[in-house]
Amino acid sequence: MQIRPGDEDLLLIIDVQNDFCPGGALAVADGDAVVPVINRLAERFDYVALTQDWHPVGHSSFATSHPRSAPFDIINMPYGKQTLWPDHCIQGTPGAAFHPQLATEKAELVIRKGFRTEIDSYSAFYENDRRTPTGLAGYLRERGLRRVFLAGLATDFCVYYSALDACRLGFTTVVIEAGCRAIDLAGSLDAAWAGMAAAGLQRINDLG
Ligand code: VGL
Ligand code: ZN
Repeated sequence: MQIRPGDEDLLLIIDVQNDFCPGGALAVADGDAVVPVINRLAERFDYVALTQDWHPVGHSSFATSHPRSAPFDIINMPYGKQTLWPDHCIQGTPGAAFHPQLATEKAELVIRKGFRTEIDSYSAFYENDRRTPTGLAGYLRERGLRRVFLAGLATDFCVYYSALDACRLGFTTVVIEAGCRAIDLAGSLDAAWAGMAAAGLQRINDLG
């Protein structure tokens, strides 16, 4: 079945940035493969928004900010558990820039997230305390956008949390698998798909 995006539909492109692509600081295997897929998808939507992971130097999600910690350790933060990462997507650096081939022109909104030193933000809607809003839900509601299609990086972190929040906020939510790639830490990809299925959101391979 072919899906034809209409005037209540948004394509939300998550974190297609150099640091998540091969050669980047937190490279996702085959991450740049989403670029042509997403560019093709974007042509079919009237409304497109982008997210950009956008951390200050010394961000609390960086392992280098915590003595005796290594990347991919999990620590307790005041807002809950937090995976530690290599330094990545530092504001204004080439690693934080969108992939050079990503067609960004059509996007009418860029949501930057993770810009507060003391808290990370995987989701495009809420920071990792799951309650501090980014403003994206307000944008969608004010613009009458009711259905959100997601693609980008990484399936099991920022796409996952963004999709769960979109669903929780009452938007019809569709994850486009062909436009996503995963980090897959200790089974996190399977857990993410299971969590998304449990939330009742839709998973499709492509628009058809
Ligand atoms: C992401 C880990 C840390 C993502 C961002 O975009 O999925 N993952 N920061
Ligand atoms: Zn990050």
